Amino acid sequence: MNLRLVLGDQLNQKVSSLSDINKNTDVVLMCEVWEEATYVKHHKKKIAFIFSAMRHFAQELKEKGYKVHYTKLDDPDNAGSFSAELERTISIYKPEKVIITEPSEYRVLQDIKSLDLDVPIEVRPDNRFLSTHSEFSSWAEGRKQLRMEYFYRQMRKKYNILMSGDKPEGGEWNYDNENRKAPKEGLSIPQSFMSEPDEITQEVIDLVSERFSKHFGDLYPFHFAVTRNQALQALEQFIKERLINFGDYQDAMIQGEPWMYHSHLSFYINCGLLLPLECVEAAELAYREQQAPLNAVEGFIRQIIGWREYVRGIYWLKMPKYEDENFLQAKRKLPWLYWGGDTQMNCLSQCVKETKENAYAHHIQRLMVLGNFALIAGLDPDEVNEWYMIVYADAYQWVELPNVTGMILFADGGVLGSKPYAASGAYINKMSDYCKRCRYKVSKKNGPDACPFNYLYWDFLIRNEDKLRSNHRLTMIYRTLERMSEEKVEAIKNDSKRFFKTLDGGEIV
Ligand code: FAD
Ligand code: DLZ
Ligand code: SF4
Repeated sequence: MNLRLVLGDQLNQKVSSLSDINKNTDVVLMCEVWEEATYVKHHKKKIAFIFSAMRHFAQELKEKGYKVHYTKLDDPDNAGSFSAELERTISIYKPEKVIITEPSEYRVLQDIKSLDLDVPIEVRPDNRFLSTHSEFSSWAEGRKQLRMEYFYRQMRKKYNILMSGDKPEGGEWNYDNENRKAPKEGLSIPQSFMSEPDEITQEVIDLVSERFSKHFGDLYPFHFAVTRNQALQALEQFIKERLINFGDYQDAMIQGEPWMYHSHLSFYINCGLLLPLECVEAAELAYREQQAPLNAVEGFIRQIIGWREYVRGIYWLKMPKYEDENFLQAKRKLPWLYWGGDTQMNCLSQCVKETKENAYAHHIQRLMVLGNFALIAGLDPDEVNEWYMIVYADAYQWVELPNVTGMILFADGGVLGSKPYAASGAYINKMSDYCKRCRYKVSKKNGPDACPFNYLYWDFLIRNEDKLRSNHRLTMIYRTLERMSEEKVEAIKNDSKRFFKTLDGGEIV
């Protein structure tokens, strides 16, 4: 018999480790382990979601006639880590071989590889992704710069998605310039998919509430999909109700509307309940059947076969060094406001509040509010990475790390993106209604009432001039800085100094 280890983000019957399973002899091992739930203090909702989805998946396998050895967190003989659980179950079943799909994270793969087991271990490629490690590294080889857009075009061709012969559908590869509409009043945003907790989920919620009470985040209300069927319903609901507006309002933020027209499918795709290609095909079908416009469908598809695969490619290409990158030598401690501490900066306060409630924030909130502040305030990449790993229910290091170290902090010096995504308050004001309810004035550039993003933006460019000046995409901005009067530059520096003194002193900003 073979022992087949299925990890908490591999919850799909098509996963490679199960492909040739013999139902009569083989055993599937799944385990909830303390080490995995606490190596960072994951959001309560994230733990409840993964454990409930794991338990439901194990039940599904059993109903299909598979033998499953499932270790719950509070089972008395739970050995506490993947490796210890593996050793324990090997001694019970004495398999000929252990079979596993490659873990999605470097850390877990190294643990598995370093095991000294009595039986061989076969690590199979992760077929939950659309490109392989070798495909990405051959694409990357010899290129001066890696850019998502070119990788994305290759993926479109490879899977023949939104193609018209050998040309992109509609004549353009990318319709992003149509996808930047500011939010307008009176938008009617459909409710996000919700499922009610069943007995299994309720048991998990009770467990998390008791054992992880000190972790960040709200456990209630809990409405995530936790089975494949529910995740498929969430996909269907997105395609029917939200996709049509996904493109137009992709970058928009409205106070009190955490979900906007986004798909909220990352939780399910990342843990295996949904496969990326089925999401992409459902969106393409909606376009072909004239249910959704091209800018929305192309935008959604690009996120999945473009960005998602691209960040994973970068992760495996650059690990383990990628974890230690700090190109800008940023060292500031993560301020308490990221954990829900008081702040008068309304945009940050709203995005943290929603993150705490939902273990979710949409891309522009993560990038242009929380991420932008982390960048221009010079927050330490280790602390920022840890925060993002903890707070989002879709966070696994393969996707979190490139988005944080590469996309928001520019800590990789420009491997993932060509320039830092730094922005002043004007961007947030244009794309949201946060500024209307803020104590700071977005129109003011300096002084105690000015929006902090306004002076911190320039202070960031001044502080990092030696590292960023040569970036040709910042040439115009540095020219503007050169033309600024000495008094103006002094005011920027003084305001920033005052702001950082308050922030670092633990006082409310
Ligand atoms: P939608 O906006 O509906 O997009 C559709 C799908 O595209 C998503 O479900 C996701 O699978 C994929 N996608 C979109 N953008 C990205 C991206 N930049 N990288 C990878 N996949 C993408 N995504 C995660 O899945 N896990 C993370 O831990 C994570 N951390 C992030 C941290 C930062 C600082 C930033 C800027 C982005 C991060 N993202 C992460 C990417 C993106 O914000 C989320 O995938 C998205 O918000 C999930 O919500 P959604 O399903 O509604 O996405
Ligand atoms: C995120 C997570 C958590 C919190 N707990 C577990 C667990 O107890 N058991 C498990 O198999 N998976 C868990 N996961 C998902 C894993 O972190 C994920 O499967 C690996 O990190 C992939 O490398
Ligand atoms: Fe954020 Fe500045 Fe707008 Fe306040 S004024 S919400 S701090 S961007």
